[in-house]
Amino acid sequence: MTWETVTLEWDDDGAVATLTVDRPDALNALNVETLEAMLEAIEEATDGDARALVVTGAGDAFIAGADIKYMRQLSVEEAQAWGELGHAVADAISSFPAPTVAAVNGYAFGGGCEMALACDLRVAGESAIIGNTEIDLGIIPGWGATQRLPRIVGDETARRMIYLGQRLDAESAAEAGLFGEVVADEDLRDVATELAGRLAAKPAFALQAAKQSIDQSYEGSPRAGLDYEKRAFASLFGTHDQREGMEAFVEDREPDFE
Ligand code: DAK
Repeated sequence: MTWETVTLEWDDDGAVATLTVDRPDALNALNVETLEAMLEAIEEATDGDARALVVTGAGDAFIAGADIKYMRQLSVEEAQAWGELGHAVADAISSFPAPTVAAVNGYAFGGGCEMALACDLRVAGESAIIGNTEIDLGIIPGWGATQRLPRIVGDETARRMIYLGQRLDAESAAEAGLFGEVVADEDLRDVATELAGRLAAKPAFALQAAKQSIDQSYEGSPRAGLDYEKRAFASLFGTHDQREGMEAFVEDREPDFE
């Protein structure tokens, strides 16, 4: 499928899919059309069995937030539907069956920051600036940051970022734990794709089990999470990759994963 404001590209192996929000004239601000296209693109990446997904923005911005020009006149009921749509996209990224990497180039504000937070890992270009700036528009983050940001950067830092609408440069954000690495802008795409490629080469079922087990730690009680981990761990002993990974270790050779 093709969309006006989103592209989905695949690497040569068909393993890594890259979703690019492509609305550079508005610094990739998210409107209804773009959010709906993102949902379809994520579905296509899932159906295509992507083993890793990179999320990024075209031009000089990652995503400068939800589209303020669209949002400003919404009624409470319309805001409800708008919130649901953004949540559906953030949830689709967060529950993507394979690992996701945000390649944060330039501005990542408000809803843009929240799409990055929904990814498993975040790599930034050195000119990235990120923040949940909603407070200065008289609203709060509504696509997941009140839940996801504190667990990534800790409670105090998250409260400062959200209460003050702080805009952090790449290095400060990395120090806060928001970015796993900061690289030269011109290297960002390659670094993120290379990281996604390394993830794609890992045993897919085991990665999925690890992702879902970690996610469980945010869902319910610690006991339920530990029980989930136990079941996920055991289930991997029915897979080719478990046999192959362990045989390869014993035979002192490289594993050949499915
Ligand atoms: N929305 C709409 N248009 C935007 C935009 C945005 N978020 N950000 C930038 N643009 C547009 C600008 O209006 C401008 O368009 P033209 O005037 O050329 O038509 C174009 O992109 C270039 O922007 P600038 O001329 O402003 O470029 P600068 O380099 O001077 O400044 C900037 C770049 C990113 C610092 C500045 O544009 C800026 O501060 N933008 C706003 C950033 C922001 O506050 N983002 C957070 C938005 S609030 C909800 C759930 C979630 C949300 C809402 C509701 N519910 C549950 C209901 C989420 C809210 C948000 O994301």
